Amino acid sequence: MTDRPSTATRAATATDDAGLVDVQLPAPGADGPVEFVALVTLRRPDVLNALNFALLAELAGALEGLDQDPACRAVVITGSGERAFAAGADIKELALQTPVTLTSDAEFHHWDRIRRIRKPLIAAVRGVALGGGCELAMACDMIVAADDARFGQPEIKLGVMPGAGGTQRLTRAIGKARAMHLVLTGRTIGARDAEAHGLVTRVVPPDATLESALDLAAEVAGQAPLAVLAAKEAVLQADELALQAGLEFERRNFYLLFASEDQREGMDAFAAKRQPTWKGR
Ligand code: CO8
Repeated sequence: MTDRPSTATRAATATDDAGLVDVQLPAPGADGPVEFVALVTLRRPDVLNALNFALLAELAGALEGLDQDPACRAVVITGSGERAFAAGADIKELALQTPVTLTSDAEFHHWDRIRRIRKPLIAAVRGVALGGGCELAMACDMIVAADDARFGQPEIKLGVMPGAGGTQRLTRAIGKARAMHLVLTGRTIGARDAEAHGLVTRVVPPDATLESALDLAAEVAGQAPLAVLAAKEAVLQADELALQAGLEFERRNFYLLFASEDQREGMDAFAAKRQPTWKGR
């Protein structure tokens, strides 16, 4: 059992009905609310959840709010409907942009806000995750995909190229040869190939996608909260640092956790053959 903080005592699911992004905390699972897990749903089903700037701003704000909320320990992001996680940036909006508007309006900084979220993010992908949609899934820490999901960076077919991490994260995830193939041809890959190549954590039948992502999030949310934050931070540094610097970063986070009550609790509980009760401090 976990120790539920007082701020988490909201009885019902909190849903913002007005916006382009739904936030539900706790997430509604098949067997009731999923403790400490938030569900964030992209809500533009008529355009396959295409990511316009307003949606991205709302999404970044929602994730920042959850990052600060002790009642949330893991987040699942999904798309509304069954056809798409997100079919990319909103092409109609993107078509109007110039280098000047893109620079002066700074709409892409929402991607940096999403990158700075410290809590674990899990993408639940049904249907397509293309262009900015694939980039958003890859900005998450794990991807649970329906077996009919498709991933790709088709920007080349629009006369442009990925602009929100596609060339970098896809290359790191599946390697240069495969990433180059997808980015230069605009082809897509299916969930099974994406799993085999290391892009996807788990592939499940379409109807089980959200529940499986919520289960995975609940499993993560059931771990010691500070250790989860420190471990996520360290794993992400593997993309940033040379090995020696990464090992030193890891060791510092490891040492720091020995200042937490949860470290003592975890090891005491092991010795006493009981379940630990995490306090997140
Ligand atoms: N933007 C705007 N509208 C879209 C998008 C999109 N990316 N994708 C689909 N839609 C709309 C369609 O226009 C259509 O609307 P309407 O009914 O009004 O005509 C509706 O969604 C349904 O789409 P389709 O009729 O095309 O559905 P199909 O099942 O025939 O095809 C596809 C599905 C294959 C997914 C097809 O819709 C498609 O190819 N979509 C575009 C995919 C794409 O090229 N994505 C990359 C966009 S560029 C990009 O992401 C750059 C990222 C840069 C950083 C991010 C910044 C935010």
